[in-house]
Amino acid sequence: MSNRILHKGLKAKVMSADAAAALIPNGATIGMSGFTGAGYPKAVPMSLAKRALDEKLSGKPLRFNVLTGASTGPEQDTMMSFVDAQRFRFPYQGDAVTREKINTGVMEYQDMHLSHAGSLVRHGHYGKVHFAVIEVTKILEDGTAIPSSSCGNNNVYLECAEKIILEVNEWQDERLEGMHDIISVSSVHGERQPIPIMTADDRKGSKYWKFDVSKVVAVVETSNPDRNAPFKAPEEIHKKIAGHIMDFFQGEVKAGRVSKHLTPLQSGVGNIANAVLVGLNEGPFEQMISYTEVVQDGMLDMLDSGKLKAASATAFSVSPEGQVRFNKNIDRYRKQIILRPQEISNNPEIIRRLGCIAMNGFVEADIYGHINSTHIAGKGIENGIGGSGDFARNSAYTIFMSPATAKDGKISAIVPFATHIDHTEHDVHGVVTEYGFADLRMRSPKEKAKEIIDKCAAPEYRPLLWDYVKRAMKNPSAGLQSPHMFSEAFGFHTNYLATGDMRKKPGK
Ligand code: 0RQ
Repeated sequence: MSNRILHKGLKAKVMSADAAAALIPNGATIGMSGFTGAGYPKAVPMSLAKRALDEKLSGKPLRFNVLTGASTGPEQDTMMSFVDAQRFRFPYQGDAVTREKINTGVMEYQDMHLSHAGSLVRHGHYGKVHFAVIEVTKILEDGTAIPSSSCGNNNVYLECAEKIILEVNEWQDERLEGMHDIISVSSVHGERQPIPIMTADDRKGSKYWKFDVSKVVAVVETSNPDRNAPFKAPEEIHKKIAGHIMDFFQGEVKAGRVSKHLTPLQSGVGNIANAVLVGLNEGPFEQMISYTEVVQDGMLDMLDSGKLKAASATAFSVSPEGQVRFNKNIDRYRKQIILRPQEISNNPEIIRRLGCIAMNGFVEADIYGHINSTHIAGKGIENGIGGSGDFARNSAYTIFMSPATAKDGKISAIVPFATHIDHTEHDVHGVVTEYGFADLRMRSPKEKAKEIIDKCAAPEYRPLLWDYVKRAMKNPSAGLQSPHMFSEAFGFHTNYLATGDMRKKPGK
């Protein structure tokens, strides 16, 4: 037995993952740890999936409501979705099998702002949380635990669940101890105190998870890696997007609106976000700090070079090489990186007060600046809103970025009307593609349309977008604030569905 379980009573609760999973009844609501492939439970979900498959083969469905922090990993999302063991999933996912089950109607998915998710659960909006299944690094003698590579909603599930199952993962480095700052906000509406985070690198909470030891019904030992996905080297298109963002901020420094340290950075996940971090690492800005959700390889580079003083997040999202580098330098990173519960890392009040810079990807942006981050052609979900809304609504600078086209140019990311709107024009200060940066500040919707079409749309789509806007502006029923012709507003999408190319009308 591992020496990672120092509490005697909890040591007596060690059992196999199958035995622990057998304690969870059909239909239970389970709060699981996990955020962007880090710190999710790796053994109990696999056992639940095996059990669900056995039951399915004998004609008895076994299905659960699964609440997490954000996306998890193959042992949880892929396996449980594959055997239809997830009836309901919340608040974010990024898994191909789960996406397919959601978009084919097999599974119910509620997409939710990541800062809101925990609070909604606390206040009972999701009913009883029957089980919390939480990965930890180590259980200490006093019955507290060292968190692992993500915090997510773990505090909420540990507090609210009727029963707790802990997975103690030996793969997680014990030297993570001290990297976390756990603050749990009061559950009573109207009685919450201000959260005392004054700067992005403040530490005001506990280093450990605290929970009622008597609720723990099982402890499972594991030794499995996180889902560490490799990053691609930035492509030309990503570098161009990053370059436009660098130019924009150099202009802001020159205009005296922000210092060369910028304001706390939030950066989404993915290759564009990583390219922006590479750009920031090579650019003229100094002594930056981040207040964000995930620490990715680009942030480790910036911490290594000294461009970034500190990074506050709720999880890691590093490549396998990034993980090796992290473990090698963990004693230094422990002073520079702070992992917080997502209610704190994504807290709107703190984001607003710190004046963050939010940089996130989009699926489509419309000519008036509304952003679709989640839905392909307004129907199937890609991943989810994640923390993009928490940061977009509240940051000092809110920028959305994407290549101008998808699917070999057959889809324009700039469309007349977004088919699903996650962020309204009021939240969006800048839209950027490889063609340029549309600065939407101090512009009416009609002025935004000119900026977005001329700066961001792919050249072959600009005449089509202008044709739509000009005709809408002359159309007496279209209105002159945000002119739209309902019969044509989704013309790009209907073209794509009919011909496989947004530029081609059916029959032409
Ligand atoms: O499809 O995989 O089949 O090739 O969508 O697109 O270009 O690889 O971009 O990985 O950066 O993801 C918005 C989804 C961008 C992401 C989104 C197709 C495209 C490809 C992926 P393929 P790319 P990225 C922090 C903040 C919401 C959450 C968020 C996201 C696939 O950034 O999930 O911001 N954001 N969280 O071909 C049809 C279009 C398309 C399209 C792209 N207009 N129509 N298909 N694709 N645009 C993280 C957390 O909160 C945890």
